[in-house]
Amino acid sequence: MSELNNYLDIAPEVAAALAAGKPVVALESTIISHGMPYPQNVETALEVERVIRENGATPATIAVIGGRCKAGLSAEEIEYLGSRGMEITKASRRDLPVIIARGGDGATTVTTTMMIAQMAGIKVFATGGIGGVHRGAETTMDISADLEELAQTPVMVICAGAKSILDIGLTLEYLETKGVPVIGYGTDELPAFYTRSSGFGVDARADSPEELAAIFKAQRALGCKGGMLVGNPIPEEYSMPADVINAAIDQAVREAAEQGVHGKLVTPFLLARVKELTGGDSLDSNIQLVYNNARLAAKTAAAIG
Ligand code: PSU
Ligand code: MN
Repeated sequence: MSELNNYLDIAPEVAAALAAGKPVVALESTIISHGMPYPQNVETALEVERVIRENGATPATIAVIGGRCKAGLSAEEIEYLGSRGMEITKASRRDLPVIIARGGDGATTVTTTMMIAQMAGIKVFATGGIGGVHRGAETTMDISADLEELAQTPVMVICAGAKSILDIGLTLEYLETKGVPVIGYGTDELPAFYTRSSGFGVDARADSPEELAAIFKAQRALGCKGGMLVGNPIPEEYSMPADVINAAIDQAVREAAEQGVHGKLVTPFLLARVKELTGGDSLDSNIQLVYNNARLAAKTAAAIG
């Protein structure tokens, strides 16, 4: 147990489920504070929790509130994070010490959600999209801390792939170098979030929660230190036309470069701009793919046992 556990609060329901060996699924909070507008963000966060319960697991939404790492939030805490929105600091690995020392609040990214999930003993985490190697990273060196976290923290992250705001090919190369298994769920490709296909192959395909569980268990049995990434394609009926979404992404990437956006602001800038350019359609797709990942995560957590 790391010393950071002195700063960890596990919600009673989550602690009871973990103690009884019942399935628990972690959820991130950047998607709540920064990923969607209020009040849809709060509605979605509560609905994802309901979907997880409906599929036999206990949800643990993760955030930092008042300098405490929280595994499992109340509805009031979710409302607080959602209504404050962008006022809540986006907390990646390097931000955690500052936020905790100051007793502040933080919306956890994939990175910090994995860290806190692991501290709490949670093995499976459902989200929308992950950070990765940005387009142009060969000059900007903009590579998300999410990839390093996947390399070092033993949590299974179930996502809808990576948005093409990133260089998906380079993201996969990086994960290969770092020894992170990248599994397509029912597909041989990494999905591209809004669309089911990116054109880039994964290293293996799995077709059931049991298969995902077996791979995760083998990774533990081998003593591998990192996690694994599962790409679960958006359901067909909610996927977006590739030309519409790619035009919006290309424009957003161009504007970010023109305006000199850098550091932790890059991803939020791109995501917000893509959303503005595509209107409500992309928000609806985004919400539905999160539910889809929550369902698979609940079943996979149960299969891990
Ligand atoms: N990509 C998405 N949706 C998201 C994010 C990324 O398609 O919500 C968020 C996640 O919280 C992710 C973070 O962990 O952005 C990555 O930020 P950065 O690229 O600054 O590491
Ligand atoms: Mn970055």
